[in-house]
Amino acid sequence: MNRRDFFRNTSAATLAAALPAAALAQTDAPDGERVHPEVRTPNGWTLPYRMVDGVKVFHLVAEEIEHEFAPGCRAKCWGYNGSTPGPTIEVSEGDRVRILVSNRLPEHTTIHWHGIDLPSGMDGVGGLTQPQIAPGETWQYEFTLRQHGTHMYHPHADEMVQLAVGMMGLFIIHPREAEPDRIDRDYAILLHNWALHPGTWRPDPSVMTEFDLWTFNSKVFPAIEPLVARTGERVRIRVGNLSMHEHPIHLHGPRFQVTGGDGGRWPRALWRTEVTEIVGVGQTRDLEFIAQAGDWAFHCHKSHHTMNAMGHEVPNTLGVDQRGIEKEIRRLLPGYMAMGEAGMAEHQEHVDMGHMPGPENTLPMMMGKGPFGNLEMGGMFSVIKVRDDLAPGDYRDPGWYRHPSGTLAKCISRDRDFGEPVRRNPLPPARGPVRQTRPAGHEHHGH
Ligand SMILES: [Cu+2]
Repeated sequence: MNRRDFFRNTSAATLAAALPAAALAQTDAPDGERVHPEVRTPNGWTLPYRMVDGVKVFHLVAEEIEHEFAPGCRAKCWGYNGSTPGPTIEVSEGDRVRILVSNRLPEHTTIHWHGIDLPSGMDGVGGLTQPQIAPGETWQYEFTLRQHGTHMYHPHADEMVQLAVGMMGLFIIHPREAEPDRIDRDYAILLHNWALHPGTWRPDPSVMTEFDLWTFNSKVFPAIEPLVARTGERVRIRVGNLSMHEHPIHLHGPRFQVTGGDGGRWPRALWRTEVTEIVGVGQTRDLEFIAQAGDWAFHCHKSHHTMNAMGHEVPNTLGVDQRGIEKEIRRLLPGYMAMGEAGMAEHQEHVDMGHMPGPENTLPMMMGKGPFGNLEMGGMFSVIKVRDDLAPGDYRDPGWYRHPSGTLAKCISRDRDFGEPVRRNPLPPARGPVRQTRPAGHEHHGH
């Protein structure tokens, strides 16, 4: 009996109880072999289904959860089946799906299947295509998938609140046939933003633009898992955006091709070679590239979106000599530390040294350690780790890249007047030795 027959002949309940989630993933080719790799949702998971009379049956539960953005920062959020984002739904073109939605929230909800071609009455818009799903109720959606692509799901009820506190998930539909360029690793990331003000434990839904946390799958760097691949593999990263901002998603190293999105896989003539792709609100984009050995940064290119909690209404202290000011302010605010005179990079050092205890439940603005020191990043940032010797299907973090000799940037002088660089302006007159930067700047950024 092959795997497919096994699925057909075994009662769904027995299967669900007996098999781990991975074993419940679909096998769509006639011989039972997968034609597409399983989608991997970093820090997330894929929802198992039961097969009932040829229908894939999923069960989502809307509920309040305790979520960790990174160690040191937790919040009461809303999500599905114990997580935000909710589990990824992974299916194939042609599948008939039945999705049960139970509401364990204190208010009504619905689920809208974003981007999916279905009967109007299954579209999940509270008040328009159905009554709201009251607390305690379970509703059923059922439709046949007539497309493929990277899609999403989210409530269409009290949206401003329910999205702001984490209710969203990915809905990925594979084409029925194998893709001409076989994908070896298929990652999926949902972008979001959160107004979790310093010292608080519930995201604030009233905020429209000034968010505290910018997340990949509801995590901030360095809690975001690295994306790993073997040299030469074809990697797809599907990126969906249900936040309040556009995000220019940028990959270091290999250029990628934008090959699809909500509309499914684009015809090859429409593929574009890029290094940064804006993923608009309510959009998804598929980015594909051939993996090259190394550690490659992968992040949103809005520089404030790779920071954690910070304030935006602080005075600009860049270039301001604050030696006298610090003493004055300390009379009013004991422990005040001036910062920012030579830039903000010192922030992470101060935090590490314990000089800047921030508010409770609040992450430092910059975090993350690399093999060469502080990364000074947070938020929407991760590392794509590509190695020559990774086994297919091995997703474990391989550690830091070992650069082949002669391929690493290096320091060749510590004299600031070194060399004869071509300049547009004459060198300013010598001012004596460079003044050492010191703890300077401004109060802990934003608290
Ligand atoms: Cu961004």
